[in-house]
Amino acid sequence: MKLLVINGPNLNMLGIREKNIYGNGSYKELLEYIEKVCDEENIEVDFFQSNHEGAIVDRIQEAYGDFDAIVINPAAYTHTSVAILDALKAVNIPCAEVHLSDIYQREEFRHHSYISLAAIKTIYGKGFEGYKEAILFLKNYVIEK
Ligand code: CA2
Repeated sequence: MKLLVINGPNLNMLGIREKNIYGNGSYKELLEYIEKVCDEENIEVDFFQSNHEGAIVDRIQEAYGDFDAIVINPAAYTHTSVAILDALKAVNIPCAEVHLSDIYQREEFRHHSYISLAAIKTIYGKGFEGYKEAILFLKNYVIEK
């Protein structure tokens, strides 16, 4: 199985500020954590992080025909981006949405996710482990399909 992990704006700053919300781990540590999970599960993984909405749309489009599944933390674009939603729908690659924090316990503007309309699973409030849960869910989904 070939998995693409996409992280949106500012997630490259993990571990530097707002540790009370997003935890102590750095972005590099997040990637190492995901790589370990994928190694154990025999999954080939690629990573993409961008602060730019269009770049994320481009990467999703490029994934068409090349990846079996996508894990995405769209960060702030979760709450604003119809373009990312449409790209996910266009490629129709099974997708799981992950948020490190519990978006439903935070400001009201974070309660709505456009991306949930394309995701087959949304995981929030579990920190790095949310990515593992998403990966295992997608692996099982792809195998069953
Ligand atoms: O909980 C999540 O994973 C979020 O997707 C993170 C986004 C936020 O806009 C979403 O509502 C929920 C923000 C990521 C910003 O990451 C930072 C890292 C270090 C310092 C400040 C922000």
